[in-house]
Amino acid sequence: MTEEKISRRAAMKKTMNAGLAAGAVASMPHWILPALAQGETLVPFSDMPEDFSRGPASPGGTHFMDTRQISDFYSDNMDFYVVQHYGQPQVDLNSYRLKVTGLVENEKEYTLADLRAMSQFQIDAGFECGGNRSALYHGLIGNANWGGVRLADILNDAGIKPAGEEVVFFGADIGSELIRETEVEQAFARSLPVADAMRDVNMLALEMNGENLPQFHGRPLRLLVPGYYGVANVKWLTQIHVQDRRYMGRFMGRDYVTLKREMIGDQERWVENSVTKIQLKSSIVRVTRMGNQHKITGFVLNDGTPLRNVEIKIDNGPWQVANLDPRATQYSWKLFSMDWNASAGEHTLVSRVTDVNGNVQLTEEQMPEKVSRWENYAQFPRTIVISG
Ligand SMILES: Nc1nc2c(c(=O)[nH]1)N[C@H]1C(S)=C(S)[C@@H](COP(=O)(O)O)O[C@H]1N2
Ligand SMILES: [Mo]
Repeated sequence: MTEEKISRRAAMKKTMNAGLAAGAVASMPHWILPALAQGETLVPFSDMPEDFSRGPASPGGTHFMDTRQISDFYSDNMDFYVVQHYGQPQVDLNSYRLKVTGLVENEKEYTLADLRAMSQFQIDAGFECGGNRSALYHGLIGNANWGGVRLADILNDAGIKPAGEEVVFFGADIGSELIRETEVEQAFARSLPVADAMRDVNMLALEMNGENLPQFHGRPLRLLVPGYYGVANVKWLTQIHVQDRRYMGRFMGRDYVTLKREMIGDQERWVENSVTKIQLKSSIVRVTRMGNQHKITGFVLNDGTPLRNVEIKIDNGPWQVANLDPRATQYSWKLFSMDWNASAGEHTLVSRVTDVNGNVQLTEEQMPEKVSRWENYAQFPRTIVISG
């Protein structure tokens, strides 16, 4: 690692550990670091089992965060959620090549050294799995600082031919799919129309929070499409292919497809859409207590549209504007908090976010009728018991 990277990593660790004595940090597994200030305690939600925590990510499996523990802007690499559908392939770093093929002027192959030698940039981005949901207390989520190469640089290097319409991203992981009674081997893949692929925030990420991309998160290279649900961010990326028509694989055309009833012009219709841009969403995840003062914390995710505000409603009280964490950037998650003079007894807490275009996060009852399990962005009321 370069000096710059090491100091960046050190600075992040410092933020993560702020408020804890050095000894306490060393003796505690990092995934349960409570990051509580002196005298501060975590107040349990009454809608959530106390033993909800699952420990850190472990090889091969999925991992969700215990969202009560969200207190840092950057998620620890071992606590950022993990999801994949065909296992976690081991990619040999020496023989690794990223191939760029199809409707391009020059088909290309890059080694990892080639990619590292190109101009690098960094971006903060948070995302969730399209299947994130209240039963998991929205734990399929994370926020990190990513480092890597601009996707547009790679595409410009190869030169997309005029007939190129769609850019397909293939992972090294392969699964067996039954399609019309035929068993076929398919790699995990997602695609973007050329115009979307050329957005200058899209990254081929080599680093996560200042470290080489961890195995769970797509070592050595993944696509990062800021503002999109996790499924867009192809891990273990090995091939980029330009073609003249839409790509329809399982994860574009059959799975991660939302079926909902909505107005299409003046007609109500059932429509299916691929899971792409993150819907406007907020959720309360944490309540802490210091003396008699309580503090409510939550997160916002969306597609990068600027926000107007986040509000919190306690019981049947008025909506009150919460404070947004100033570290938020366009595509990061946005943490918010509000001090609360809580009275003893059971309370219901709910948040809602509004963007600059006036879109307001809907209640569960206001959500469009939806039969698929993807894109769960309704307001999420929480219950908590405050002791006297
Ligand atoms: N190669 C590959 N990339 C993948 C997947 C996969 O199964 N294979 N799963 C996707 C899904 S559904 C999600 S939610 C995110 C999760 O990324 P993370 O594990 O780094 O949080 O990876 C995406 N990228
Ligand atoms: Mo996902």
